Amino acid sequence: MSKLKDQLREKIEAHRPRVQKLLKEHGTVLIDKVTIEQAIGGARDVKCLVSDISYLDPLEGIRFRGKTIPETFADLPKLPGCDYPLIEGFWYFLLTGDVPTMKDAREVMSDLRERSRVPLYVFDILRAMARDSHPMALFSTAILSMQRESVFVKRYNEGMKKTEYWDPMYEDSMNLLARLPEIAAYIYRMKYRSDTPIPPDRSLDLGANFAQMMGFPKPYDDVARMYFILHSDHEVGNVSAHTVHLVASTLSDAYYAFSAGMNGLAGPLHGLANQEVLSWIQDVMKQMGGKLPSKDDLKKFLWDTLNAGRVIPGYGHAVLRRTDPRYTAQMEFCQKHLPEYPMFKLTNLIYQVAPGVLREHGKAKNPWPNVDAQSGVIQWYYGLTEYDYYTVLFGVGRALGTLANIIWDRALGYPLERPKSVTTEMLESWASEGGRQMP
Ligand code: NMX
Ligand code: MLT
Repeated sequence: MSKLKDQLREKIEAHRPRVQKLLKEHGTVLIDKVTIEQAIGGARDVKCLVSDISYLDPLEGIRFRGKTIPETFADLPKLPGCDYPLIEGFWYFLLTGDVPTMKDAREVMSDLRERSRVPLYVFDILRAMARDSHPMALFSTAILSMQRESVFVKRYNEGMKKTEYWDPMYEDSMNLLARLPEIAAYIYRMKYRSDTPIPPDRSLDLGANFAQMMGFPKPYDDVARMYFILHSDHEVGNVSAHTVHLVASTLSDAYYAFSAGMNGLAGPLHGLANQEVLSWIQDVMKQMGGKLPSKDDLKKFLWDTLNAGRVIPGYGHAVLRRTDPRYTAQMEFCQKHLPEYPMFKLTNLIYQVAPGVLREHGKAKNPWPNVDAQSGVIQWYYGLTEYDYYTVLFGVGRALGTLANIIWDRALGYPLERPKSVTTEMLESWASEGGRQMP
């Protein structure tokens, strides 16, 4: 048994009585109400999910296990010469809430390494798909194809106690996590680099191994670590995390659940926005003949986009009401590594102009940038210019948070998710009565 699994077991056993007590002694305590606007409007801000992996404050932004982004980057173990923590240590932290030592992180590294061989049929499936398939369709299919490997399904069919469910969920999640970087890199090299996959170097950590399989030299290893950590989790209500949680609540395994979450991530209002941002920036640059636009020109581009009925990609958020600290973290990276890069300068200019335009437009509740407004610039700078691939990177990162969540879901015995729907007629009748009469 690994130290991570031991620690996790201890944490789970300590946590279970807290949930039992809440349910038994305080189950009827009211924590929220639901309005017609929320029922029709995508359940914004309805508090009906529980996760301890991360929490999103509308003003402060994300905290992973109670730590802000700068604290997470500062406190977790890093390899010598690297600015960003090991993904393996971050995974330990997300799962247990404890900051691992370098030794703990290295132990996770060797555990993942042993699980990292991608079954050959996955490559056959990827190769059989149309080469112009979107990389997210390739990614999601590759994940789903490995469902036959599920340890959870095997143990479930053999019969196991509910309290044991988390154990095979952990095994499936570790196996999946170990294989995602190679699958993602394979898709990239097959589709965009003349079908020249680069074999993994299993002596490296996840970030460095991903960089070398993609074919990008240092400091791309640190870019990968930063990117995967920043995109890992955003509490559990966002579409990808919620989908993974929802699907897994049927006791379907990590492969089914994570693949489903990736299909949600592939929408332009969610993870695909990072691709849209780059495509929009490229349009602006093309129209300006490669020059930086003036603020007035940029304003016009922004209005043209809005007047065409499109959204400004990378701006706005369902929960956040300030600049996303994930945007700020990436901006700080750019200030350090690529301060004079024209595309970074343009991104900064958009940051100066777009919030005012969105305010004037008067629709978006949050006129500030989200994570996607900055991430593609960094990828482009390091040579990853095929922007329809960017959401796959988001997906590899999102595995960390979503898989940690479903392991804990099974550990705490969270049941099948099944909210209640009502009819429009019911809403009309409750509206005419000035609100629903509660029994
Ligand atoms: N540009 C133009 N209009 C916007 C924007 C934007 N960036 N953001 C919100 N609006 C509109 C929105 O379409 C809606 O219009 P309508 O009333 O006509 O339906 C109105 O403002 C109210 O929306 P909000 O309540 O502010 O936002 P909501 O919670 O519904 O949606 C997003 C949140 C993130 C989907 C939305 O802000 C958006 O479409 N942003 C652009 C796409 C994007 O960057 N998505 C990535 C989010 C982060 N991620 O990685 O997942
Ligand atoms: C995310 O990281 O999932 C996005 O910011 C969307 C969200 O939190 O709703």
